[in-house]
Amino acid sequence: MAGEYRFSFGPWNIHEGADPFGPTVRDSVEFGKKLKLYKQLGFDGVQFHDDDAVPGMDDLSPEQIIKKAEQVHSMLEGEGLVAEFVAPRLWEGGLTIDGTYTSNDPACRDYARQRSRRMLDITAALDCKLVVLWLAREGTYIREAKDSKVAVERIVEAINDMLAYNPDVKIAIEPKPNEPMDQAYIPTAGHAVALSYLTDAPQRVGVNIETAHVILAGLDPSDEMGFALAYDKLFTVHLNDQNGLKFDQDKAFGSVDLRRAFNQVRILDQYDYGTRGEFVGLDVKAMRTQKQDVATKHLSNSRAIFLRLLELVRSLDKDKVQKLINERDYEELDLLTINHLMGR
Ligand code: GLO
Ligand code: MG
Repeated sequence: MAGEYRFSFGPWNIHEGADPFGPTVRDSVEFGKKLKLYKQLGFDGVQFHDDDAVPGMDDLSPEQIIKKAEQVHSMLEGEGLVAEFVAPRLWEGGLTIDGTYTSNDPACRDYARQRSRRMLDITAALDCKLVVLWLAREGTYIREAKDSKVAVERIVEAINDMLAYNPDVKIAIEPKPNEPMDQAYIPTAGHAVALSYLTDAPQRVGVNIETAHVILAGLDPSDEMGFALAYDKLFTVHLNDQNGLKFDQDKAFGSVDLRRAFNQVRILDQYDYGTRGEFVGLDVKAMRTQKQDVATKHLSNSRAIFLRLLELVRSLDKDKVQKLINERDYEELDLLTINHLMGR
């Protein structure tokens, strides 16, 4: 049964360990070598930033970009992998300092629009049908800097442009409440779902729920997934874990709160997540202390924890649960759940 889920991660999830306070502690692993690790680690899907596929794309012509992306597509085929999604990496360039789609500067907004079109060319060349938008810099450090109504309108305009430019893709907004911004404009699934109805093709706009981001918003990840599922808008997930309200940690799935992880697997499995091609996506970071040769364990461990929790989800005594719900005996249901997680 457990084999029915397909897993994905992004090349950035194998990284050199730099943090804001210290330099790299591991060597870079070349892209081709990373691709070879996917199957070994039990993964079938690759999540891409546009420039993971085509590094230096801002200096290349549209034709050169497509050609490079086609080469990457051949590499994927050679490894038996598929591209799960492509995301425009809009938060690093000199023209996106004050935001991209919501920048106050029309020249910067135009750059974001052109870059997004190139991202969609890459998506097509990789034979991929999903785009993820983590709206990293669409927010403010101080309230007075931007107009929040105009900002939402500009995000909608940018999404409409993408929907028209590549009619084959769906777009999953990845909400996050803060970091790098003080306040982001699309902080939760509710915001993303509501925004989808302002676009020209609401059925093509949904969400990517990331565990850590939801926790940073003070909400429960499985509830955010349930909300998106109710609108048929859970296009993908970024599973990981997070220890309280601090910087975005991207810890291994289930490593902080097993019960919270169990409930995410439970809602996904209950509503047949994955049966329409959705991947179980991870967005996890290795600890900085991890040595080079064991710096992929966070990926295989997260996958293993998901599959173990899946067994627990499926072996939970559903009749007992229903009986306790009917009796409104939630203390007993609490104990039943905890005992089940403890293997009793
Ligand atoms: C950062 C996000 C980031 C995105 C990725 C895909 O907080 O989680 O990792 O998921 O860039 O857009
Ligand atoms: Mg993410």
